[in-house]
Amino acid sequence: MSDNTAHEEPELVQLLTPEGELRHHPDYPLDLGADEVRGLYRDLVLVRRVDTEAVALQRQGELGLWASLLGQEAAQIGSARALRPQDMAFPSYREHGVAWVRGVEPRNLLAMFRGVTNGGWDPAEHNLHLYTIVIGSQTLHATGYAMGVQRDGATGGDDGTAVIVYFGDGATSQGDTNEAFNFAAVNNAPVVFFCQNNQWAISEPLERQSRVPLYRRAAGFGFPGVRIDGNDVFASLAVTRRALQHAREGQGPMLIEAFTYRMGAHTTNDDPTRYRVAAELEEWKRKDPILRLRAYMAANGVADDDFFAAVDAEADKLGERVRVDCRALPDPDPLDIFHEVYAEPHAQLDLQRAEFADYLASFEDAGAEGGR
Ligand SMILES: Cc1ncc(C[n+]2csc(CCOP(=O)(O)OP(=O)(O)O)c2C)c(N)n1
Repeated sequence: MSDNTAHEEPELVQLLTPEGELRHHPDYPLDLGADEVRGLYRDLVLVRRVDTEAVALQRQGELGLWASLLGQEAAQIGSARALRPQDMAFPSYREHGVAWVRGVEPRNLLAMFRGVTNGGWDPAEHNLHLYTIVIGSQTLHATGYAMGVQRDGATGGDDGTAVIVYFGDGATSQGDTNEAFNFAAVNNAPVVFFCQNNQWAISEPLERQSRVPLYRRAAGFGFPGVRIDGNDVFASLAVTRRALQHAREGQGPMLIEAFTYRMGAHTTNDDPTRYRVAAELEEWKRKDPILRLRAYMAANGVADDDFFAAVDAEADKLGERVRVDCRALPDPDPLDIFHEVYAEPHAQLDLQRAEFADYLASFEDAGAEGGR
């Protein structure tokens, strides 16, 4: 059998090595102040804590499911910090870091995984679309939205709007994603495709998704693609900033492949020990996004022990808040399902709501009779 797999190792944009050393890249300059670096570190630590608590809450039966972001914090925080308020982001279902940056309260994420809401937040309030479980479909939503932005005349200048969409390596095998690439390319849509290549689509490894490195797919559709070290928050920030700028100035889409690793299970329903070897995880632990930023900060006097202790204390407080908030989440009113279906009143839906309300009331009557 012929093997036409591309064997050469693709170039990886990396600004911060796993040892915490800064590297300059001519195409992606990044000039951050100490406050900004400390802010990125704080984001990484706090969002990891939200994630750890959520996994524990699922184990305690408080959540139906949780999709952990462990290991993917830098890809998410860096790219989301590159967004401007007017930009619109479309997540899949483990973009808790992006949600954090867009100001979505952790309890609103937990509510979805607890099954007490059909959404969790108002997308217009945060410029963050709702989580999407159907693999890859959000790439089309984002492309359509970006084409709308374009038609509204909101691109073309420095203050223009750009769109970003997050998806996984597995999603690149979906028709939707390939259709989105093509639509975005031929329409020059202002959308950044941000693929978190975490190596696994549940139990399917990357080599079952693609014969070529994922970032090279973009060239086939006619737009630029770049691979970054997804565990490097600086690379994620610098490259996403550039791609968003490219989009907002009307130069069309870009694909960023953030080469990272899903350190946890696919979701709390999954057992990765059944399909992947322990050594792989050990190798990626050495590339941990938080440890490398901390090493850089400590070695360059960007932060001292007091700062790191204060962030840890803040994470402890946040963890407690997440636990308390989760247990306090109210059950929804069963009739909530009828909200947010149509923008305007709809007679047929009103009828259905009334029938369902009667049906629910019949249980109360039965309960009252049973009690006699
Ligand atoms: C259209 C569709 N097919 C199958 C599934 C079941 N499914 C859920 S997650 C997943 C793997 C996705 O992998 P990837 O895109 O790499 O994202 P990751 O979960 O690794 O972030 C699959 C196949 C689904 N949700 N939607």
